[in-house]
Formats: sequence, C-alpha cells, structure tokens
Amino acid sequence: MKAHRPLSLGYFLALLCSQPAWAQFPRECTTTEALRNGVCCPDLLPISGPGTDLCGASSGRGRCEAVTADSRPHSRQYPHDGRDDREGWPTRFFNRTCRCNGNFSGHNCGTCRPGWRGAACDERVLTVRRNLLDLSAEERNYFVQALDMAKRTTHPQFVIATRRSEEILGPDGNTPQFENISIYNYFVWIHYYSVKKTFLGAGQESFGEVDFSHEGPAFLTWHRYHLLQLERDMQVCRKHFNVQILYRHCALFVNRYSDPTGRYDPAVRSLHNLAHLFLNGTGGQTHLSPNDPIFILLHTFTDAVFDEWLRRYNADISTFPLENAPIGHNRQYNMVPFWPPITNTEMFVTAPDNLGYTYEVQWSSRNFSISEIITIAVVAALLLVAVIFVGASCLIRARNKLDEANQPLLGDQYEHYTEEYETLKNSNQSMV
Ligand SMILES: [Cu+2]
Repeated sequence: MKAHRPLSLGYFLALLCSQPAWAQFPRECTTTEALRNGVCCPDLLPISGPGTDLCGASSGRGRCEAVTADSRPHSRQYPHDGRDDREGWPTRFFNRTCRCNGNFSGHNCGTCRPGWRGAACDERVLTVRRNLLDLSAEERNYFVQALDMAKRTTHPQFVIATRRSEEILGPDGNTPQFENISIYNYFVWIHYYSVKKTFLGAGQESFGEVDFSHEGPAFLTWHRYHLLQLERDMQVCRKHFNVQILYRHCALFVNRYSDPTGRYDPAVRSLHNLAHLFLNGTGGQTHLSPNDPIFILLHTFTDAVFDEWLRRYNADISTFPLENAPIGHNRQYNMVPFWPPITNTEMFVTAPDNLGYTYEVQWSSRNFSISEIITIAVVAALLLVAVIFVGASCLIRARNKLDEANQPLLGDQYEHYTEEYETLKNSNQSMV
C-alpha cells in the first residue's frame, strides 16, 4: 500500500533520543502548587476569581474528586512494584481530578463526550470513518493537510513532563519540568510512554518487559481511545467536525477475526505485529510506530473489526479480565497515560451508540459454528419430517374423500323406492 508521508518522521525520533520525558498533563496542572498538592482540577470559567469554577462546577458540568485507580492484582510479569510512574495511573502525579457530569468531558469538563456537541453537549453527532481507497484525490489531500496541521500545531491543552515524578519539580524544587508538544507528536508520545521501559535507577539496566498497551486485553481498548483522541484533536485543530480518521481495509485481518465463536484469536495480534514489521522504518518499532501516519490506517481498521466483533457477538465486559492481567490490562485500570483518567471498560462499548463514530465498511455475513450447523440441520430435519407427515396425512384424507365422492348414488346395496312401493301396494297402505 502506498503511504502518504507528509510529516517529518525524524524529528520526533531526535526528540526522544535527546531527552528523557516521562508524562503529560493539562498545562494548567503543571504548576508547583498543583503538583505538590496532587490536584489537577482546572477552572473552566472563573468569573469570580481563580478557584471559583473548578471543573465547571458553577454551571453543574463537573466536580473535583479523588481519582479511582485500580488496585487489583496483576500478573507476575511485572516484578518491580513501586518503581514505575505508570503504576496506579495517574496517582503518582495527581490524586484528584475532574469528574464530569452527563455528556460533559475533558480535563476541566469544558468539552463534550465523544458523540455529543453543542453548548450543553446535548446534540448528537456521528463521525463516519471511511476507507482511504474510496476517497477522491481532493478528500485525501484534505486528510493529509489535517495531519500536517496537527504536526505543526502546538497542542492547546497538553504538555509533556521531561522528568519522572521524583524530579518533576526540577533541581530547585520549584521549576516544573514540562515542554510543549505538537498535536501529532503528542499522539506519538503517549504511545511511546505506554511501552517505555521501567527505570530501575542510575547504573541499573531498565526493565523492558512491561507494556501497558500491547500484549494483553487492553490492546484493543487502548488503541481505540488513542485514535479517538487524535481524531478529536484534529477536529479541534481544523475547527471542523468533518475531519475523520481513515482506515485501510485488510481482508486478511477480517478472515482471522471471523472465528465463529467470537473468541479472540491470538494470531490476530501477531498479524498486527507482522503488519507493523512489514511497514519497516518507524512503523516497525513499537515505541515509535505512530510516527508514521500509516499507523492510523492500520489501527483504525483493527478498531473497525473490534467494533464489529462487539456488535455481532453482543460482547460482554465479563470477557475482559478484572484482575491478574498484565499490568495496565485489568478491566478497571486507567489506561496509561491518557488524561483525564479513563478505564478499559469505558472503551469496551459499541462505537456508533456510545462513542459517536462508525465505519463505512461492508462486512460479509458471519460463518456458522459446528454446533450451530448441527442445530440448524436437526431443526431442518424435524421440519422436513413434519411437513412430510402432514402432507401424507392430507393426501390420504383427500384420497378417502375422493373415494367417497366417487360412490354411485344408487347402488345395488340400497333399497329402491320401486321395491318399497311394490311392498306398500301389496299391503294396501298409502306412502307418506
Ligand atoms: Cu501500538
């Protein structure tokens, strides 16, 4: 597949190599005071002065609350509890954040949940994600321009921290260590942050067997939100709801996802990994792969298949492990490092009804399982027997009726009036 490469892919690699960076938060929350207090509840419209409209509370949009972080056990894959800022995300940095009411959303409850818009977030909106190959040259160009703009525009809300939580206030304890970042680089950054190694201390080798977004059940929910966030940022960037991310149809993925039982096939993830490797360059390296925009096409189609799976099998969240998954992959874990905190559960929902987007994909009808085929065959056989029985009964009854109908009205076995008349005449009686 021919990839559009309008962005400077080397830039972000250089940024990663030049300085260690560790997290990302709303710009308003990167003050010494907010970091010391562990509170990230920005004002929305503080007409009466700072601190008078935390999380849009004055208009009922939200409130400042303690963060709920998953504390259930994870699998033994991660033996370094207490060493990584991503544990119990995001409580190493903040333990109070905005919790928004109804359809309100965002770091200060100033925006709407996906699928809603308007001043009161009460107007439904549905974004249709289309196949790249179905677009006209003009439409493709519009998409590339939107990506290019995202690459060059400083993110309006988020900044990245350039030190771990222990050193976040700088050498003097009063200089928060944050940097601006562009919208697209932010998209790349949060992917990197979710897969980076655990720093075990100066002079020690970092632990690299953790992955908060791959190699576990959160793979689909994490990448779903990752894409959703980029799409919304691009819509804000272009001030247009018609910006939507695209997908590239891949029949091989569909075939592997078509397990009639609806069970997750681990081979599918391998296919995803192979696709990344095939892309080569930054697209083939897990920690840098979003730097190549082809990442969007690959993962958006994966998400389309995920959404179809959710819909087709009416998937239940009970299939998602509540505990003992790899770290970051428990059902109620706040996906690292998204902000505001959002759990895997919240992305395990059908997109058109709950997240405000859908896919312009024609799916083939699903194959039947062996047990379904046997059930259908037995029911069909029973129906056939019933039809034959009823048909035969009707045929016999019809035939009997036909025989009766063909009986002569006057047969030899019936008495004849003339015989009766003769009898009466002989006995001299009148006939009534
Ligand atoms: Cu990934």
